[in-house]
Amino acid sequence: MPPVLPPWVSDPAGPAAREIVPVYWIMFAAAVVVLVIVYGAIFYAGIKYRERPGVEAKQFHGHNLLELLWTVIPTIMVISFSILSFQKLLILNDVDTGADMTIKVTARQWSFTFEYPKEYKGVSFVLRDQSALKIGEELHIPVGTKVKLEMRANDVIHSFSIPNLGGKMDVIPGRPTYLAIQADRAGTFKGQCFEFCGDGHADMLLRVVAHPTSEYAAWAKTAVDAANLPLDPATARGRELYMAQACVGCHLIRNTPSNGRVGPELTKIGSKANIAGVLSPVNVDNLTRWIMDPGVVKPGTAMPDLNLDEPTARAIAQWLSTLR
Ligand code: HEC
Ligand SMILES: [Cu+2]
Repeated sequence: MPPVLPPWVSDPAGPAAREIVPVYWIMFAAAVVVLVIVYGAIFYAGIKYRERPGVEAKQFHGHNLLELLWTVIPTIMVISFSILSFQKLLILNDVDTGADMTIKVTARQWSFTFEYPKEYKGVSFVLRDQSALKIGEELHIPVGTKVKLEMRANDVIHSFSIPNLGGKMDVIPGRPTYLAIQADRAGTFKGQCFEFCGDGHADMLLRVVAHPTSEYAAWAKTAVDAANLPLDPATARGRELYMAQACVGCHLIRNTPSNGRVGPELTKIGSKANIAGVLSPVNVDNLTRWIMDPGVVKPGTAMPDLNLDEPTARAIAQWLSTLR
């Protein structure tokens, strides 16, 4: 079951979240007061002045004091809220001051992937093919470090937020947007895409894991080692083709940028008994058939036909068959 996030910051764990929390509750309290007054007045007037046998409904019109009040009070409220939010936005939008690590975030239908810097304070994120570590599922950060996120979308507008670490920012195609996050304590923090982005939107979940600084290097080494495993030069072409296709947005392959949640996990597809419950054994030929014509192999399947040509499908199948 997907985690359900409460619609407020339940347990602030970073500076940005702590800035936002008081504003949220001030506005919430003001909204509750307005609600009670307005509805109180509606019910009071509706009951007291209603038409009954022998009583004619009263008509009111043009009460200067009342009209003045319900114009001036909301105006003052809106202006104060704007000033309050603007002050906080100045702080939240400053993603650069004190940020010493930048992580690139890519959003697509329907997952996020994170690309680490090649090097951060002596911690190396360089893989066997000289690229920087780029994986999905979870974003790993050191505790107490302001991390600048440079975010891009491949397809439609998404929105990135980890409520307890603070802030929310749209991720849009065409130009990068930025958000800074920082965790004060170790732990796992949940988030999700906050902008409806299509069928799989509800599966577009996020997790940030904050490690104590002393353990960050150890995590990085494990992650780099794991990401090196599916990097066999013999199947590099297939991996590259797979990563360039929509497969990435629907399937999870651990320790790679592919972390969709719409279809089944493919981390160990090479050692499965069958493909989609209908085609066995799992080998290059059958995987190629499946990738080229899922709807023919299994009529009614939710996996789309991506119209790949045979060499592309076969190269992808070759790589997938080595995932064990
Ligand atoms: C829109 C989402 C979507 C896309 C894009 C997509 N798939 Fe799938 N895929 C699915 C779904 C859903 C299933 C489960 C189908 C079923 O069981 O009927 C599936 C099943 C599979 C399976 C069988 C998994 C198993 O455990 O038996 C493989 C292999 C696979 N897909 C590979 C790929 C490859 C390779 C690509 C890209 C060329 C791709 N898929 C693109 C949604 C997708
Ligand atoms: Cu989204």
